[in-house]
Amino acid sequence: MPTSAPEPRRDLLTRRAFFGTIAAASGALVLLTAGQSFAPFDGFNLFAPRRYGAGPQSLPINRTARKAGVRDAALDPGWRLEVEADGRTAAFSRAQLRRLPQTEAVLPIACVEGWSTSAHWRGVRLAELFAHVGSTTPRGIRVRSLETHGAYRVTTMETEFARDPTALVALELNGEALDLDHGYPARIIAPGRPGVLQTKWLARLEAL
Ligand SMILES: Nc1nc2c(c(=O)[nH]1)N[C@H]1C(S)=C(S)[C@@H](COP(=O)(O)O)O[C@H]1N2
Ligand SMILES: [Mo]
Repeated sequence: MPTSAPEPRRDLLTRRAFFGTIAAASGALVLLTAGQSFAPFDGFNLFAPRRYGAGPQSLPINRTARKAGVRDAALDPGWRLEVEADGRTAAFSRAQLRRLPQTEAVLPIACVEGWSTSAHWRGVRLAELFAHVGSTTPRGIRVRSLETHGAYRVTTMETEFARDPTALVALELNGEALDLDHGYPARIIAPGRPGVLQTKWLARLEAL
């Protein structure tokens, strides 16, 4: 089990609010409305084709691109992944990332909301990417997503993850291009990390 970084209190409060709602009211309509409003229960949302364990590419989604407010930025053909190390910054288009050596890994997403699903990922090793930009292996990485607000916008990855040969900037999931809701154009996937730190919709990586 992951040992670091508990999910923020916001999730706890949301969960209480949700159970409060179903305790206070009975009837499917209320339950469906709650499913629409509270991100942690997307898996139970009967309106959407992403029932528990059966989101696009057979993986649940904790938060969609639309809810995160990143749809336009993620689909922008001008998107670049910025990578900063040793005072230099390089920018990679998705096509350029695909031309770098690709690594495959089978790694789970383990969400504290109570699900864990293993998936087949393919993308560029973090170590490989930083080797293209800087001269030293990063001691850690600051990971920025395209989100302009929210708890998962910026996270930090310690050196052991940064060096792991299966720590990837993932471009593919289960043999297809990443679905928008799973983090297209690129996301982090690394072993031994809570789901909350598997950052989707990458914008920038900074060596620490
Ligand atoms: N940028 C960003 N990354 C994120 C999140 C998010 O809300 N925003 N949610 C995290 C959480 S809590 C989990 S469990 C995983 C879920 O990944 P999935 O939606 O592809 O299954 O993404 C993580 N990465
Ligand atoms: Mo999560």
